[in-house]
Amino acid sequence: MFVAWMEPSSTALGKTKELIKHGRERIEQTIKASGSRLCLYAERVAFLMDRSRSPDKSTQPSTPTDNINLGPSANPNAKPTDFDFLKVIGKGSFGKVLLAKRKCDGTFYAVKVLHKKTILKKKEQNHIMAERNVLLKNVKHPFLVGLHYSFQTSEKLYFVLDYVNGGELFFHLQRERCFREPRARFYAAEVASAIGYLHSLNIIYRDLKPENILLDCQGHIVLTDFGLCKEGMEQEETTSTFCGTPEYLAPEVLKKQPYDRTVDWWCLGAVLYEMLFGLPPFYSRDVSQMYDNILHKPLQIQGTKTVAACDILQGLLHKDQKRRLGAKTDFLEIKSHVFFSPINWDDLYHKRITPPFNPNVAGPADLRHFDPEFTQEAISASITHTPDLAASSSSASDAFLGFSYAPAEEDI
Ligand code: ISQ
Repeated sequence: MFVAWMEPSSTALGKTKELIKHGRERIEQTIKASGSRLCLYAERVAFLMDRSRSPDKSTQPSTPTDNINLGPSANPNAKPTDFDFLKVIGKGSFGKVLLAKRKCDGTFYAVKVLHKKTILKKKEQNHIMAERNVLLKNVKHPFLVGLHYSFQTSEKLYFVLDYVNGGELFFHLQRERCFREPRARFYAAEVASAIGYLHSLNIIYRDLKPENILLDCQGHIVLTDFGLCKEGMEQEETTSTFCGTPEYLAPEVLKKQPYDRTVDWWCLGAVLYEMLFGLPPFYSRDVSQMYDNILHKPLQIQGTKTVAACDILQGLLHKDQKRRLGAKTDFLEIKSHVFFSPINWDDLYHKRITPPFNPNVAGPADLRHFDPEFTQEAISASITHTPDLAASSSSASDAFLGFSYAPAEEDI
């Protein structure tokens, strides 16, 4: 059956009939086109292929730049040759994330490598500052990736992070098409808990997207990539800077209008929707159509979902940020929604709730849950071939206070 969820104000019978008619038409069209299941599958495959396209990459050659000061967790003695870099396990707009084994003790880390040149060239100092502010400050939460320390060479910044090897949440979703409500609720609650924590520090995550949501070896959520977090957003404040991938973009972000922390509750709604339905809300293969859908199309909820699930999706995916769930009392409102009534938030925070799925990883070197697209990629020589010199501390004049600096061979 095709059921459209409606806002309480539009419950008139005529409207219901119209929606049911629309639903029927869509089902008929779908069946006519290629068989409903096949069509859904094809849609999903097309969507995943779109998603797997790498974001825009800079091919600019990297030339040495000034020292960058990035904050207090710099390790002035650390250098790239401390590590054996094993695999590429992620990619972002500014660099890569590599699985690395520290030579001195054999510990595995995820090392995020950012190109100074790209960051500075793009005048994106804000990004890296935000990275510092979030990753290098004492931001600790059970569902946020932990930063151990950081260092730099003349060309690159290195963030030594927890290695999280349960795979991307959406890697698992892809295999199962969609999750049942209890499983989706568990992941959504852990994501919400992390977002609520960031908001309590006046940090807006903003860029919550599928590839930033990982599972640890036990099956708990770990959010990565805080490069785009917006910090220092007091209540009522907004910002109008924009970047990110289109799938989970809130209407106000798309319209380049000022946004606030409620943007993260929209993203939570998008994640929850995709977990329950297997596609992002407002999805279309045609990106401009998808933008239009995000801005104008009413949320339609298909299939047999509980009233609580429909209601929270409707609340989180409200196009008007002022009326969105979370607009008044932020995380408190999310926590107390009936959809989350089975969740004991204290138990959740302390990881006393057994995850609904165990990734069954053999050990820290087990890469079975990472996309072969990343893990089969060769690691560029520039990441591993770096002079083995002790780093020197820099002056604190830059915006990036405290990063360590290992001079390149030519600097000696
Ligand atoms: C930690 N472990 C695996 C993958 C990662 C990707 C980005 C940031 C941290 C990570």
